[in-house]
Amino acid sequence: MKLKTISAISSILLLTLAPLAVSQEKPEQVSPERARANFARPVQLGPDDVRVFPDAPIGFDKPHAGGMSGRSEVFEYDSTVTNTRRKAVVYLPPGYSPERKYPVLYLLHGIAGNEWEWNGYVHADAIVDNLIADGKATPMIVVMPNGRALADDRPPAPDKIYTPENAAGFAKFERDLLDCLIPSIQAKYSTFTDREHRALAGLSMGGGQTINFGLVHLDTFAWLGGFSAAPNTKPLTELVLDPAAAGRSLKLFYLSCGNKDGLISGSQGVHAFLKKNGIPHIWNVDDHGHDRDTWASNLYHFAQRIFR
Ligand code: FER
Repeated sequence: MKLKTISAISSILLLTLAPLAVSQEKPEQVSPERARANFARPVQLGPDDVRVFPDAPIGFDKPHAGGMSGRSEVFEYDSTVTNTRRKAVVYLPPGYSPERKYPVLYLLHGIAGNEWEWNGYVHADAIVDNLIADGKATPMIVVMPNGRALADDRPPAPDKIYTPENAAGFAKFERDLLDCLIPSIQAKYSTFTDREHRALAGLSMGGGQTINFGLVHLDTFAWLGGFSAAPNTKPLTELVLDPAAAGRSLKLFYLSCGNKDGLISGSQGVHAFLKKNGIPHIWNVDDHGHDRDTWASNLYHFAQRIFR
């Protein structure tokens, strides 16, 4: 076959394959048009894109009458990234006592959310309360920060959500988390401080942050959970330079997405990389879209599997 013909065939192949995958949206490229196009991508499911876990049982995310509940409080810390005083919501398990030490889950919100999204919208506090009450999860502290590391970190107006400025705040959060938030949390609360007692998870932009930050800071986090990760997720070839070492060091890499979510191809790509490189992980594809039901249900499954 002539070279020209081969290259024509390969460009046709590339053209047909290209729309299947969400490629990384660098913060400076984010726009409402691109986001709309990403959400509208057709979902193409492969043989691995199946459920590993059933949906969480009815009532798993509702406070149980007479059940012991933890309490959530607002925590403030100084950030050298934003040069402001920042807020995080901190969930303390029932019976929290400074006489004991607790593992810590850092739980990150999506592009339009803030530090209240996990409790207010997904009911993370009730989910973790119920798991602890049923003996299914280790008593843990859950830190829900504001992952938009900007001096003005309020959720933007609806027409300003998919902007380079907003997306850049999520990338800047890496140093805020590592240099400012974690040390401040450990100074105030009674926590273990080794990697095996620290988990990082998040939904959508927070899922992308988890993958981006977690894989390059495996000395800090042993447990990772990326739920419906957004196109802020960096290529895995950039994040994992030594797949064998990453596989040995991760206690859990939990990846999930709904099969009605136009962003799924990003997570399918992450799963494909992990599988090809022999990095153990969970890939749970449920029947939801880009919505709270998948985030609640996957938090339910993830929280049972960490710190064990
Ligand atoms: C995008 C589509 C969705 C994107 C981010 C999102 C960075 C985030 C969604 C969410 O957090 O819910 O193209 O680009």
